[in-house]
Amino acid sequence: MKLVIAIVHDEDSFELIEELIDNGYKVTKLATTGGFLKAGNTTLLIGVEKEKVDSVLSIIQDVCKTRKGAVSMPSPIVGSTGVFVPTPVEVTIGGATVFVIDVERFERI
Ligand code: 2BA
Repeated sequence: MKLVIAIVHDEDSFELIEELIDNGYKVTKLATTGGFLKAGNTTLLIGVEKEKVDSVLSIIQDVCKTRKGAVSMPSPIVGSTGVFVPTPVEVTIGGATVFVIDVERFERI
């Protein structure tokens, strides 16, 4: 068995969960925060048989879109007040960040 950990944009999470459930997968949703942007995102845990991993990845790929995000970086430009002016830097987020890991043991007790 494998555990697919997918970090996705909040806006894609509802549709992605619906698609996964409709295709017979079980999903756990966690509300998470990205370390770099400090913005909310969604992490999904999906436990599946090894043969189903590619199907799960293809659903994630179909639903999750790339987006632009912005983060303020300290800049060498000093404003008229003598204060450093933060410069917004654009980053591309996602579609999805996915880890696939081996599950040593799975029990539903
Ligand atoms: P964040 O950490 O908030 O990162 C958001 C986006 O900022 C990233 O998009 C990437 O484009 C950019 N970014 C992140 N760290 C950076 C850095 N040190 N320098 C420059 N740009 C940087 P994604 O790569 O699509 O990642 C989306 C979210 O997935 C991340 O949100 C984080 O929550 C998670 N993630 C990505 N890679 C990860 C990893 N190796 N381990 C754990 N979580 C990860």
